[in-house]
Amino acid sequence: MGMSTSTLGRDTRDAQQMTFDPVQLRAQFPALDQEINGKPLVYLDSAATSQKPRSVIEALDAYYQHDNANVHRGIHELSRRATEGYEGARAKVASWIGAARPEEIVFTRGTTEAINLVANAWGLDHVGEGDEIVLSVLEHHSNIVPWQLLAHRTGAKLRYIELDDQGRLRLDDLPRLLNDRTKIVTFSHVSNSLGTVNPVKEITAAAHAVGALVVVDGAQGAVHSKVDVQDLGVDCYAFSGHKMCGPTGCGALWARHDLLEAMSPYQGGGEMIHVVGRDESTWAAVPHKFEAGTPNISGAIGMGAAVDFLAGIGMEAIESHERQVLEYALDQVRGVDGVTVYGPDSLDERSAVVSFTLGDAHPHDISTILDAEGVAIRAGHHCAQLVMKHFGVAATARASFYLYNTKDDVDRLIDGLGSVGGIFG
Ligand code: C6P
Repeated sequence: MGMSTSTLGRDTRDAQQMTFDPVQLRAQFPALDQEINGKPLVYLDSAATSQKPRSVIEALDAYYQHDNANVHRGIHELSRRATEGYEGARAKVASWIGAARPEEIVFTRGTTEAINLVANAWGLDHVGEGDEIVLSVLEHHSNIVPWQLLAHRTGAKLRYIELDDQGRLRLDDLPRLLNDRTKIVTFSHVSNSLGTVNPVKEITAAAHAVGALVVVDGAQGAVHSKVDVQDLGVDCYAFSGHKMCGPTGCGALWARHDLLEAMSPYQGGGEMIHVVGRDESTWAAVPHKFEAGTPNISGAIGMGAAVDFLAGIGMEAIESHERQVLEYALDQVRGVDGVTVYGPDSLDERSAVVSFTLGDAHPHDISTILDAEGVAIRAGHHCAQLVMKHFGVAATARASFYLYNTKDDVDRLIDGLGSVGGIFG
């Protein structure tokens, strides 16, 4: 019967035959093909979550239509297929970010959970009273609050790398911040609120020189450029599937195998144990030790399909396209009367985000007016309240770009900002 054939082997790499053509690419994203308020949708909120290509949607659909079962448990055919799909996705994600082996990928709900995992599983064992955790003012709340919780529990102290007036890390301050009490140095690869790209290798070298663990928030990094965690030399790299064309509710922590081996479990439950006794238990091998309970099987499979999709296009091609769109966007937005753009001046130091304010218009009003024109942006503090405070604003408007955006989208944004200017004078 037809149902005996697994769909997990189905090639999700439709994109492999494609040359980089944003218009053709856009056609792969069904949600982009709609009108909002009578105008064709322009989606400039990919830093919040990207749209999903058809191949990812089909991979999810195929899993539920044909292969749905729990993983690592059953001996039956469906469970075997589900396990194959889930572990196959782990291998894809691992090779995509240059992990030494698939076991170095722990599937999580996203970047937030991956960071919390390290803060708890490594932090509670290695950080004590008087120790120091170095982080930065540039961070998303997901890379601040877990460390605050750890500091409160252990008596450790948080020390912040400050920002300059372009929203870049003040690395000249690193020697003052780092010492033999520094146990963890953590920072984002790319800022979600400004688009600042941080020099990961340079910070990592300085942190390792004092023996600190380096934890990178890669939520906005692995999305836009080729990441090789071994080349970066970091210890942990956290990222989310939903920002890189994958489904929501699935992300990953990459960490070196020996580090994961040495770490205590994060949550307890099924899947993560080897033997359970009345008072004690032993743990399953890495990475299962960190994946308690039934995992997000379809999410992982969808994330694997997203990797196939992006790898099929090529991260270099994506990066170069996004750079052209960003350059144009910066130029155009800066040209609008009354606009202040935040973030680094140099294109080499920023990624596909334009964060701005426009005169006295509240960013929420900017976003509402743009929405009426069919243009979706994000307005608010972007879960980066320390960044807003640094620039003395409560909120910004943020346009963020991805592989499917074009210069025409930027033109629509600029037209919309014209309407904002018309209303607010
Ligand atoms: N930023 C944004 O609109 P999760 O929610 O766990 O997938 O990712 C959290 C996160 C962590 N770090 C950075 C740098 C991020 O950008 C995000 C998510 C979204 O900017 C939603 S707030």
